[in-house]
Amino acid sequence: MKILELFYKLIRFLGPNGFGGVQISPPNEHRILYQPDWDPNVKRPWYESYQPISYKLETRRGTRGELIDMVERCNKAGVRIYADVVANHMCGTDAGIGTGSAGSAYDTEQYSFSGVPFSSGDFNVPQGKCNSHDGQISNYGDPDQVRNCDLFGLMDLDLSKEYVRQKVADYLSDLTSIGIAGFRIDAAKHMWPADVQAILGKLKDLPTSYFNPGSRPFVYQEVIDLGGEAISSTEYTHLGRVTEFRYGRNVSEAFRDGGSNHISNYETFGSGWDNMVPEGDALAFIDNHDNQRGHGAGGKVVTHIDPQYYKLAVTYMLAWPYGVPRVMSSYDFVTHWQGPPSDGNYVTDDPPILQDGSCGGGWVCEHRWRAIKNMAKWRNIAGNEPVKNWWSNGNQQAAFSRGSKAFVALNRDDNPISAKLNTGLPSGEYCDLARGDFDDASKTCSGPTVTVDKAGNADIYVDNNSDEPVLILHVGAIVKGWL
Ligand code: QV4
Ligand code: CA
Repeated sequence: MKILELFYKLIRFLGPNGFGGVQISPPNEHRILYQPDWDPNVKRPWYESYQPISYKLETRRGTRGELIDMVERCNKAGVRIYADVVANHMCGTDAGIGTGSAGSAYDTEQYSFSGVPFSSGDFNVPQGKCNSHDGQISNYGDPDQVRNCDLFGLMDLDLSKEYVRQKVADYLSDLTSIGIAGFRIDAAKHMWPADVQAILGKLKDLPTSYFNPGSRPFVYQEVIDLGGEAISSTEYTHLGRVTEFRYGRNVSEAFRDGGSNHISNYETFGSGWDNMVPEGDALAFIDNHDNQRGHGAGGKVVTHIDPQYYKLAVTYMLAWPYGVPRVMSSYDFVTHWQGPPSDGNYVTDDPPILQDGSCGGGWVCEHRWRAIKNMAKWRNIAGNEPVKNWWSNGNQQAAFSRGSKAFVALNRDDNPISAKLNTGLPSGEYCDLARGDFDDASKTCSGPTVTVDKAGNADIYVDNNSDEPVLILHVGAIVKGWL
């Protein structure tokens, strides 16, 4: 199937370019949300994947066998797979009677999901455990309601029940048994931390066929905490990382159109800023599949729609030491519910890779944009080196190094950066990885180079009108060393 082609291309690209893993869409059986009266290319919205029908591994993206094959090949290439796990709920109460993407029958009126199986005693609303008048969450000031009522009418599971916990744990164990390295816990804010803990506690170490002995699944929990609600992300940090939504908002404030903050103020950015969680607890990202299209906490983040600003934001994220960074990779869309590029049967297409390495066929593939791609390796090379040589013009221009390993300059101003700056780097002629790629075998650069003198200084020029408003150097891309 086509999706295999996609992942074959991904591993040839991701591993060599320094990407550590991929978060995949929910891999379990989902509702088929066919809307016959909708526009032809949105008849099957993307978000049907967030309406579980069972934990069988068969979706619009492929079969169990295809998933296993992909995970195995990615693991061999050193690229880990993290699954998006929807365990808070099953499908919407509006689904009625039908069958899911793996053919399992359900009946929402009877609270029946035959593929698991779940029945009415496994859900919060029919047991009277939800305190709102209509079974829905409306008051985010009430933690009981947020955890025990239906999010968008999605049938809320009673995860305090041992039977339900075990079904979810069996699903997660199935995922790790096929080589999946960890989980994004969807809607974690809507689950009691004790329930998440009980489920994770049932999991064995990752299998030694793919991982070092004693390895645990990497867990990050989707908790949208932008302040002003009863539940805070720190209620979950003892269980794994949390998605730090303040991070993307703050970085976007510096770079998006009409940005309200200046990058020159970001010298101290990180833990403690705007009550962000400590850096060791954070999953950092600029935008995600929700807020890039106005869902969950949307509207204020920079996305691929503004490539110049987006390259600035992602370059800054990958250069700055905070959290585990996640890079978004998208398909283009007109309406917010539009599903991915797909064939006549709504099976997701593989992205055609064009001559220049970018994606066609409606895929954006931000991770293949040169600056973003080259920043992945930059971050690995920077390692744990501290931020040094911070420079800014007091406005929308900044530059810094990570020790003596890597250097970056960012320009969101109305004029070019044109200055002699201390890069902190050893002397040599460096490939500017925003404008060219480095070939390790021949030590050549396909674009312009930057010369660093014996004192570590270089003439740095970054055009404000360019498509590449950044400059990217690191010690792994030196054309000529020790000048
Ligand atoms: C409809 C009606 C409701 C009615 C209900 C049941 O609108 O009034 O009560 O039917 O009769 C879709 C539709 C929604 C529909 C619902 C059930 O948009 O209109 O309700 O399905 O059929 C994604 C989408 C949602 C989508 C959901 C399920 O964003 O629009 O709902 O998938 O398909 C909060 C949360 C946070 C959440 C964020 C979006 O705290 O956890 O909102 N983010 C995650 C995922 C997100 C996903 C979910 C959670 C749910 O990242 O992608 O929602 O799994 O901030
Ligand atoms: Ca819940």
